[in-house]
Amino acid sequence: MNEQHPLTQAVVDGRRKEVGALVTQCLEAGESAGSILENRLVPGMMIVGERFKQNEIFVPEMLIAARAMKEALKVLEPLLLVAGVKPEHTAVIGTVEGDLHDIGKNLVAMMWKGANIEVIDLGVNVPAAKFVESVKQHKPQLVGLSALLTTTMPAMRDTVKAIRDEGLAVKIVIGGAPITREFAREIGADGYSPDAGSAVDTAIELLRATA
Ligand code: B1M
Repeated sequence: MNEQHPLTQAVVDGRRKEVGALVTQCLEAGESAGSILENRLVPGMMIVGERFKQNEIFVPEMLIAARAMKEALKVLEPLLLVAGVKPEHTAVIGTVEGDLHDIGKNLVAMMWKGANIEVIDLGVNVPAAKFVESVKQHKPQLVGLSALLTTTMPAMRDTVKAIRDEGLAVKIVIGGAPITREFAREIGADGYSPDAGSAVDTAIELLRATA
């Protein structure tokens, strides 16, 4: 087995109490918040996913690793956010119905906030009707849908359709591990991003186009 960075290993092992201190150590050593996220934390979750796929670990271990990841993100969040002026745009974001994965969605929300977009986070397992209701209530310019399971991709399609059927003028961005640009086109989403960093570029591009 390859030797991992201590922070990556702590995420894999789900050592929640240690990750905060290890993140701080990396920051003190001069590593940027973005690099810690991309090069230390996300690889930990990739290892966890691979081990799960190989039946080396099971749901409880995945959950424990996810909790450790969230602990690390708590330390990084203020550093990933800029002290912005009053947001000019609003986004509603959520993980689609049937899907409980929220780490990627939370990262996108965090990055959008960092880009000075007000974010209304509906959480996980969000039915299409709730997205529609929230768009009507908050009148955002942007909706973000996340899905991590191939089995919840149809819920993403249903959500896009429900928003379109209501004639709501809002741009829809989708993402998540099984999602592709092709799928986004197929279901009529306006944008697709493979990761949280590029989700900011996609959002800005779409918001410019609506301005
Ligand atoms: Co789940 N799980 N899980 N899981 N889990 C995966 C997704 C899986 C790939 C693992 C595997 O088999 N290798 C697999 C899905 C297989 C498939 O569908 N093809 C899987 C499975 C099968 C399951 C269960 C069915 C297991 C079971 O019960 N038998 C179950 C389903 C529960 C449900 O949702 N109904 C389940 C449960 C769980 C936990 C609850 C234990 C836990 C989630 C905890 C949580 O999120 N709070 C969990 C975890 C942790 C994972 C893995 C290991 C890690 C996910 C993660 O957080 N990644 C995952 C394996 C993997 O991804 N390698 C796995 C890190 C995160 C930063 O990346 O979420 O991809 P990600 O987000 C990225 C991009 O995708 C993108 O940007 C993010 C950052 O760059 N992105 C967007 C995401 N959303 C976006 C939205 C955008 C734009 C970009 O615009 C709006």
